[in-house]
Amino acid sequence: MRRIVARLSPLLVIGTWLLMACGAPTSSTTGTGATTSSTSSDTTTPATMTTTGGGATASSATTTEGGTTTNSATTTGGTTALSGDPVPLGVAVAETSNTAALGQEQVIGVTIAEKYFNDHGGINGRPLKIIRQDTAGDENGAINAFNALINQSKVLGIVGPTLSQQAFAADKIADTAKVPVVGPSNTAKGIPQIGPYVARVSAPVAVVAPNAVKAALKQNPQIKKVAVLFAQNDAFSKSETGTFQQTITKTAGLQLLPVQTFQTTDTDFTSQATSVLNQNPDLVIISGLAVDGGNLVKQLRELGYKGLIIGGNGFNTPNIYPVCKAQCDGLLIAQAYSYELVTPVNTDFRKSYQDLQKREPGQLAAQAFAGVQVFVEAMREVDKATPLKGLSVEAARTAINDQLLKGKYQTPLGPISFTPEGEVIQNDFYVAQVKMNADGATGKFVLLK
Ligand code: 1QQ
Repeated sequence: MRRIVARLSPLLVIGTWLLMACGAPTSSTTGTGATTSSTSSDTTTPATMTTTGGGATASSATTTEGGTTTNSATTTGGTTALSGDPVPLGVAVAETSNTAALGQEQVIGVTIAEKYFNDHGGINGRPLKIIRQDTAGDENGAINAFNALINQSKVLGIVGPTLSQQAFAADKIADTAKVPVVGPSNTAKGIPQIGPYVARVSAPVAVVAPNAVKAALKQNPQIKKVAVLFAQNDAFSKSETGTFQQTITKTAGLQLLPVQTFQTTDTDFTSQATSVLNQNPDLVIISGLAVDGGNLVKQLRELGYKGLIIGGNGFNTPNIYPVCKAQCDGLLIAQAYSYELVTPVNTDFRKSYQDLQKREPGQLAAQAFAGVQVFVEAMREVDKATPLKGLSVEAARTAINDQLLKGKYQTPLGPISFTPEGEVIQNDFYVAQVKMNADGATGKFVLLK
């Protein structure tokens, strides 16, 4: 039963944002309605949020991590029995609001990771326990979620938030409290520079986005005029459009048409789509989030645009299908993950995802898995040197942060490591093209060769 609840809840949430995507014109996030949930427990505790407006205090120095339970693992018939107090890791992503179109993939990724690493011995015999806080889609939601995880749940690290826009607000709180944060999907310029406790497993726009332009030119070498649109109220979209515009003009030597803007809360893109069509572009590039971006694609196609469209990282979820439906077909989206990668960890991850979702995993789920993985491996190393249960929460957080930045990890994304500043080092990048099925409701991210 526990498992069924845990597995169904992502679907319920997707239903909620779908209703919002198709109905209400604006995001309904309030930033105050976060709830705590754990993927390994069937109890849902309403969070008592203390919003400190950014002034989180570090937790008491007398708290020790893990208590007094003995820490031993016994192996019977190939499975490891975990014992001792669970090791708490926070996950703060957008489980509600329009941003859940992105965050819900991350919930699936971390849920798979928790089971995978607990099936593989946990933290040297102790179970990993993921404690989730919904950030919804705005900055306040992320700040509240971070404060609750840091001060109430006493997590040893946080995977999150979903958006760079949220990271620029919330990561500072964790950094000040000396709690390591790993961004699972924050791709804007400047994220690792927020502070020494901030790293990311999500390769930046400057590395990923240009690959989509290359792929578009390969499919249509006649491209000359490019229309670019971006969500001006979103930090990632602003950062990504800068990379796209530079790639168009400097790298590819193409003509950049007058740039159009929109808001992530917009639902009517008639004026932008009409001006794009009047400019007669050979390629359209959109930097926005899944619901606004998906609606823009749909309206562009409905008004008659026939050329290639590149969607930025905000389109990187199968949850765009219900938004742009058949009109999602042909979208090009650069990727920092290939479900086709044949490695032991990706084969396991891919199978778990397929079993749960009946489709191939995408980048956001894989990056969320990798975010948990770097914490797990760092925790194991720290625990080997000095058992975590003997360390204060503060000492454990700092030791985990130091170790995390030093490690090398074989993740579903391929091998990754970090610069001393916390920027991810990753080798391989890809481009996918959306292929919609005849039903106009389901589809696939086909990786281009
Ligand atoms: C960012 C992003 C988002 C589109 C990821 C979900 O890349 O906000 O940085």
